[in-house]
Amino acid sequence: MNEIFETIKKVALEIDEAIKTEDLGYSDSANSSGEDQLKLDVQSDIIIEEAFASVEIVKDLVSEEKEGVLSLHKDGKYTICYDPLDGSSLVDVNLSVGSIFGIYEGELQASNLVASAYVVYGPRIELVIATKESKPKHYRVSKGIFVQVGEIAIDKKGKLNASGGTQQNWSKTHKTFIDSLFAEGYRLRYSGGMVPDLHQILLKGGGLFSYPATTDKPNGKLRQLFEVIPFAFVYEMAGGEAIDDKGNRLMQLIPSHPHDTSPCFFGSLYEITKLKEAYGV
Ligand code: AHM
Ligand code: MG
Repeated sequence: MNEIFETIKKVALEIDEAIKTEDLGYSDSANSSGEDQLKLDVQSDIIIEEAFASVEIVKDLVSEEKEGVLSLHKDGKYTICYDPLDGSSLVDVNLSVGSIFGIYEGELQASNLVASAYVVYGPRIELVIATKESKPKHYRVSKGIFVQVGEIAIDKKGKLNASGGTQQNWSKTHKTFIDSLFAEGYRLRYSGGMVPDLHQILLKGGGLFSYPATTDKPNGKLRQLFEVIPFAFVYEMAGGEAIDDKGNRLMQLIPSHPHDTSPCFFGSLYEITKLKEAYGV
């Protein structure tokens, strides 16, 4: 598995370089969710694919930017499901973006996730790696090398509140709940990039990130294999919780298609308990 983490470190530096130097325009194609692909999305995808092509323990790759499964090594053990450049449309306003990796062994379902990792490209490059052995490990690039700066543990109750989607399309239940957190003193923090938004909540002591079911996206927006499950694992390993709008753990999800989405909520114990009460689940 270490070879996979070392490859993630290598691609992170290359993607960061591409973000800083490349053309930001649109490519001529759309991804599997029908969204126009930015050249940077495509390029980040290629960087990752080329790097893992020589890592023999990787059987398959599943990318947010590709329709199907890409087979790499038939005797490989792991499938890596990844979002090469999440939040890429934020690059042209110079906000932070990220890459997300879920490492699965066997069928592509949450219970088979063995590790996950994400990279934040911001003023600094940071990496978080979660395995079953310890609290998630937090790294930062210093002089071109990833140096561990600590382990991540989320508090039982936080202060931040970040909810995605258009408010007009939220359910009454969700609107009332989000308002109730603000009435308790929670502060709004939402950039529109799930990687920096979830990273901020983890590092600033906790809170809640929601991407609910909305009238325009009844199954939410965020993809289970590349986005939801990898972060659910990080949050649980950090001592937090991650559930859907029925109160089920996201770590129980079984996608029926690689690009399936799910409503999702990540947070500290207190906020998730409040959410369950508000949603009646
Ligand atoms: P992307 O994978 O196309 O970049 O979209 C995912 C992003 C997440 O980073 C973020 O949480 C969400 O879309 C924001 O969506 P919204 O603007 O609807 O709140
Ligand atoms: Mg994404």
